[in-house]
Amino acid sequence: MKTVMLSPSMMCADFLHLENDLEVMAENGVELLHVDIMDGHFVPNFTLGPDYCRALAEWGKIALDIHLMNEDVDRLAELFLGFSGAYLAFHPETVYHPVRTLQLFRDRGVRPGIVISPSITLEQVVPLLPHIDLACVMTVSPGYAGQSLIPETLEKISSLRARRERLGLSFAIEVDGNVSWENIPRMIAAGAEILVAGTSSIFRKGEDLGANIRRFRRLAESPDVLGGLPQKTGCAV
Ligand code: S6P
Ligand code: MG
Repeated sequence: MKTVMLSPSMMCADFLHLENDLEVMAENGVELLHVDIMDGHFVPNFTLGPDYCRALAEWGKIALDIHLMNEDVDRLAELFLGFSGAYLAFHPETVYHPVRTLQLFRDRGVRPGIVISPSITLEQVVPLLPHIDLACVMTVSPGYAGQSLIPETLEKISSLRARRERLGLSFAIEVDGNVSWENIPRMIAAGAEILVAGTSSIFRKGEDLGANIRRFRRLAESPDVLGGLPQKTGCAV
């Protein structure tokens, strides 16, 4: 397995060249497609939806990584539970009983995940960790592309990584928000394994998508970056 995986943020893709860009991603070994779902309430924006996910799933060459940014998850998640094998992640503060929601996701064949907003502490989500396949640390507030990194969130990635080792768990650690060329090494050094890349790196206007994916791969796999990966330790968090 590769050390670091790329999950392009599809809300940042060029919608007029989608099919071509999807083929470029597949040819360049992109592992996941990050699909942001918004409801205009939990976040003041709208983006993609279940029909969009269905089109990607029918194309079928890259697995889905669905990020729910909506209230009423227990009702609306039904629209996404048919995407068998996809990561399906939600913000735990939006539901009363997140463990039950995670169990429902697993029972229905998706890979359950949580998304940790900058305002949510690690301590708040610790009870959920044994139930997840994915923890996505947001390094910006949810709702928009093109925002700047909130620096304190990097420490949350490293604390989560240490906590995961200490608990002997195996969920993947993802980072979402301002994954720029400058920030990628810092995020990987902190312990991120899946990077959600948007306008800050691979989807920069006027640039070649394939070349940017290859640039991502070279950077993520460079010895300098991998040398900074956290070692397994028994340290307390
Ligand atoms: C934001 C959303 C993200 C963005 C992504 C954009 O609410 O969850 O997935 O699409 O962060 O990337 P960038 O590089 O523009 O910050
Ligand atoms: Mg997202």
